Amino acid sequence: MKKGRIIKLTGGIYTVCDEFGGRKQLKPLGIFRYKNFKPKVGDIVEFDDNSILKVYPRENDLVRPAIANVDQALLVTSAKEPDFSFTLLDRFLVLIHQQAIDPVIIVTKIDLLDENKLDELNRKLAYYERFYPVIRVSNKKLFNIDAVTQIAKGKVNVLAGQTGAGKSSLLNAIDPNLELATDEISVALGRGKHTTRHVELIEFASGWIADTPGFSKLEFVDIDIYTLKDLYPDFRELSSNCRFNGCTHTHEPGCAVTEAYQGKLILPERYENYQKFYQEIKQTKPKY
Ligand SMILES: Nc1nc2c(ncn2[C@@H]2O[C@H](COP(=O)(O)OP(=O)(O)OP(=O)(O)O)[C@@H](O)[C@H]2O)c(=O)[nH]1
Ligand SMILES: [Mg+2]
Ligand SMILES: [Zn+2]
Repeated sequence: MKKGRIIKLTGGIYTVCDEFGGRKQLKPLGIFRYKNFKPKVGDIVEFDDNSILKVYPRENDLVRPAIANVDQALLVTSAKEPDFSFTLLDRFLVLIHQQAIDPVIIVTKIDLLDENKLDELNRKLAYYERFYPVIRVSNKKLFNIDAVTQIAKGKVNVLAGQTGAGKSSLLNAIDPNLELATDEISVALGRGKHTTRHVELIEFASGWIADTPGFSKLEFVDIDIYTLKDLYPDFRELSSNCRFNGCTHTHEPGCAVTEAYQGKLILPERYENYQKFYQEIKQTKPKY
């Protein structure tokens, strides 16, 4: 029996990489389906010549993209085409914090912004830089790609982001030998075309990095209105000064977060998105 990591899943076939770098194509034992359990990319498994026999408990488990056991999420958001969205970025950050994974914010396509627009974006990103690493790149001009390599090396990374944001292009910029497929974004839809179709971990700088299919929508799962606030490191820092324990920072008197927002100490978009997410979660009927 051997131990390894699932690095790819296509058409029900799993590619597993063993401890010596050998690859094998396998199917899971029928028992998994019987138990309604689906192994996924990133899983650490035991296997024999034909089958995956056992899946080790997951350290973390992302639904979108579908991957387990990652050290770090590289959140890829384009500066333009598709337009930069703070709502999407904040949504992402919430979902990544929910799994206790470290996020890195990567802003692609900065070559498409003129100087004024870039200044404006940078001023807002400066807020995030107090809490997260933020790397601005151009995959086209090969600008700042080294910074991504540096932060990703030796870790298990996942690229996550909207379709067309430039995830596969970023990997191609890091290693041109990969020749991953990329495609123009659709003018009609203003977004990508779902060019990447499966999750795949690629060996890289004594670590791994996963290319993943992009999405056009991201939903909250298993987050309630009382835990949402805990997924904001910036709010957590302030909340010891809220009058009430368990303050949700939405309507309570003496809320230090609301005061910080009013005093422009929190990026307005960030707090307003939080209010939106809070209402969205509140209005979602619990699923039983
Ligand atoms: N100008 C510019 N274009 C870029 C940059 N990065 C990616 N693109 C273009 O954006 C388009 C989409 O890039 P992809 O790498 O396919 O995007 P993706 O995130 O992998 O998309 P999915 O696989 O659908 O999730 C392609 O036409 C790329 O050439 C960049 O830094 N600058
Ligand atoms: Mg892609
Ligand atoms: Zn509060």
